[in-house]
Amino acid sequence: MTEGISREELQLAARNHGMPLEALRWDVTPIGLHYLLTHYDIPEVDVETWRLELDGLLERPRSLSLDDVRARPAVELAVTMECAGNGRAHVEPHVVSQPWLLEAVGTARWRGATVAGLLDEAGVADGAVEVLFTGLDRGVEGGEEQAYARSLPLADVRSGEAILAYEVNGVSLPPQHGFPLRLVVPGWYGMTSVKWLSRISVLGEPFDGYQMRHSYRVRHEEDEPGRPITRIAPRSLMVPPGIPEFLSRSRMVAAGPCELLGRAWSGESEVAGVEVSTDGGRSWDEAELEPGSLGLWAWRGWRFTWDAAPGEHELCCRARDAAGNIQPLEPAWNVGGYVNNAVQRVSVTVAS
Ligand SMILES: Nc1nc2c(c(=O)[nH]1)N[C@H]1C(S)=C(S)[C@@H](COP(=O)(O)O)O[C@H]1N2
Ligand SMILES: [Mo]
Repeated sequence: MTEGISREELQLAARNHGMPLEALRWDVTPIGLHYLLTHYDIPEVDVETWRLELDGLLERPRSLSLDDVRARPAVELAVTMECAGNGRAHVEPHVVSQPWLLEAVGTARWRGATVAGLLDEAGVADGAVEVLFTGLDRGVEGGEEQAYARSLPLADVRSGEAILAYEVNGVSLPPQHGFPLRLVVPGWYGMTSVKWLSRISVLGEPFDGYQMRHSYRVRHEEDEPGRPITRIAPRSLMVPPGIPEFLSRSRMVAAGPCELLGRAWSGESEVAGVEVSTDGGRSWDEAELEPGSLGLWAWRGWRFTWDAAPGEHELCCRARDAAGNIQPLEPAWNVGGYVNNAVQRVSVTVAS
């Protein structure tokens, strides 16, 4: 990455923070360290007048207060959420948008009511194909004024474990993460998990809004439809070892045994293994994978003891999942700079 970033990108980067990679030490990310991405402004919500409208192809449409949602049976799920734009700043040619390096990820315990349960109560009518989730936040994007809105196929709502969350890590949702209620879709990239929910509509046709039709598609030409972005591709990240140099962020490590540790996840299938390279990806060794103590939808810890010899090194890690997906060594370009899950590279100097 040689080019500087523009004022537009700096404005986005100053609003939307990542998770500092040293926070990979926690299995559940302290909520203030969880990454944050908001397209427009954080909306002001009066919880006394706020309602969740359920409409469209439903036998019993309804309007629920937050207490109504809280009165439903609650589930709590640990979910690793990652932005589809994570890794964007590493693709070439440069793509102008939120300039994530690798830190647009976090794992939280989300508590709420299941979407499937609420829809069952309201009775999904014949002919339903998708469920549309609309947020309260409004803005202009691609020249179109819009409320942030994304849909999910009904089949994925029914087979999945999506929840309407009003708590995260044991506290009421903070404003920036979607107060009073947000969708959380385990295993899918973050754009699916609509914050500040105001409406859930059951549709007889696929939703064609901006965030479905234009954003969040892998396209190689501006005017091709491309393919929609859905589940999280496998990735592993390590806590950068040693100490950083302030400006370059390159690392200084003492010679001798060095414990490398990190986390790995995939929304497509279980993580099957993590490998570590200490020579820039020429050779690989298997890391030790920890048990998945947070359940199916959260990252897994791994560790690897590196015998650090004096000199310059490039550390890498790569995850693979049970479906046979593995992280590539080099980024692949697409119009939006999405889904770049190329391996992390950490430059380290070991003093003699
Ligand atoms: N209403 C609304 N929901 C939203 C967004 C948004 O801008 N508005 N951003 C989406 C994107 S792109 C991501 S990656 C996640 C980020 O969730 P977080 O900020 O809680 O980490 O929220 C998603 N839900
Ligand atoms: Mo995102």
